[in-house]
Amino acid sequence: MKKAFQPCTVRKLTLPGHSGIYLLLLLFPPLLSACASVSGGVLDPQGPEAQRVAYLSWLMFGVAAVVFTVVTVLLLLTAVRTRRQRSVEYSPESDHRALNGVIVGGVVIPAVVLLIIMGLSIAVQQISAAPASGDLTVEIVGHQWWWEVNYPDYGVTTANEIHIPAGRPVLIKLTSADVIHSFWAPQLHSKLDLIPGQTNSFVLQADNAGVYRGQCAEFCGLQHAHMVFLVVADKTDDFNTWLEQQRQSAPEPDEGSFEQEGQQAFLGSACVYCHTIKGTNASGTLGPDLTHVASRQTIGAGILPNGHGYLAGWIMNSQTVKPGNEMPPMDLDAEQLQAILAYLDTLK
Ligand code: HEC
Ligand SMILES: [Cu+2]
Repeated sequence: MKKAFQPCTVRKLTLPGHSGIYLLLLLFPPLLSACASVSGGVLDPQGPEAQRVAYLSWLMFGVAAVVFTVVTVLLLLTAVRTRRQRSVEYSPESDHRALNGVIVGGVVIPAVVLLIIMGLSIAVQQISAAPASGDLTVEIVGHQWWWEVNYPDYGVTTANEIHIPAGRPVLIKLTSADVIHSFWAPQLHSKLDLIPGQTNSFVLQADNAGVYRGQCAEFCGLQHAHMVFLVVADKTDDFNTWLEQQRQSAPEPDEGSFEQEGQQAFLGSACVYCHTIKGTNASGTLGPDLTHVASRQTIGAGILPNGHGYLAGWIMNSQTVKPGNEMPPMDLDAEQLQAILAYLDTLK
């Protein structure tokens, strides 16, 4: 008599110690990330839109977990049953049942589940929603590889740091100066592309005051990974103070001061072709507006903290920190560099 099929490999698989737990974790990657207690991610929403995205993520996780469990149980049942039966008998009826099983379990149920999830995704991302409005409008232009930030109603332009009032809806308009970028602060909202020649808009709201990190989410060239921005949600008073300060032109340095020497060095070199400092002749737009550069937390779109040493390194040769970026190495002597640094310090 022929011996029945023995599923030996599965039965002999033994795992040392607590490895069962690791195996379980492998089956549920989200649990792994929970171990690392990553903060600032999609699962830690801080605004209404991000909240909807988080609900959707958990719902999809739940549906996937149910499907996984049902399929696993069916698989185990089949394995046990076929092991008990010495031989399997085929008949037209069993064939028919198997075919029905495949159609219902493999086509109808997945189609229904996927359609429901697709419908919810469209609803959550408001793909077809009409352009909304907010208490404030912020226009953001993507550049390789930094973010231009404009407050058109107030004549304010800054870079890489977007201040908004906490708890209030802000209309964000996105476009690009070169290639396609994507705007994404995971704790606040879902991704939206910045497309040359087109304006995409959405409403951004941060429920609580705080600093939320964002990142370009569409590969846009060499320094795509270093295209970071911060959304700084301020209490209303702090926001108004910030906005008022940003509206000012740069202060004029004292006659004969080192800072004035720095201003002259700045205005007398190539900086002016690429950078604007309101209140001076510098009106270039290839690089970030520097009128209030000293008030920002980072330079180079999040690549370095904003401080004297970092600024010096950046200005002399930013290519060593952010290779390929659009600012060339500058040919300055030590005195000019120190003077420019002193001048930039006054641009609060
Ligand atoms: C050819 C154009 C160009 C010239 C000339 C130039 N820059 Fe820049 N600069 C840029 C660009 C583009 C960036 C943004 C780079 C990035 O983050 O990818 C930048 C960034 C900076 C930043 C950081 C700003 C921020 O908010 O991140 C500072 C500070 C700066 N430049 C100062 C200077 C000074 C001072 C000079 C003159 C000595 C100068 N730049 C000359 C194009 C230029
Ligand atoms: Cu980008």
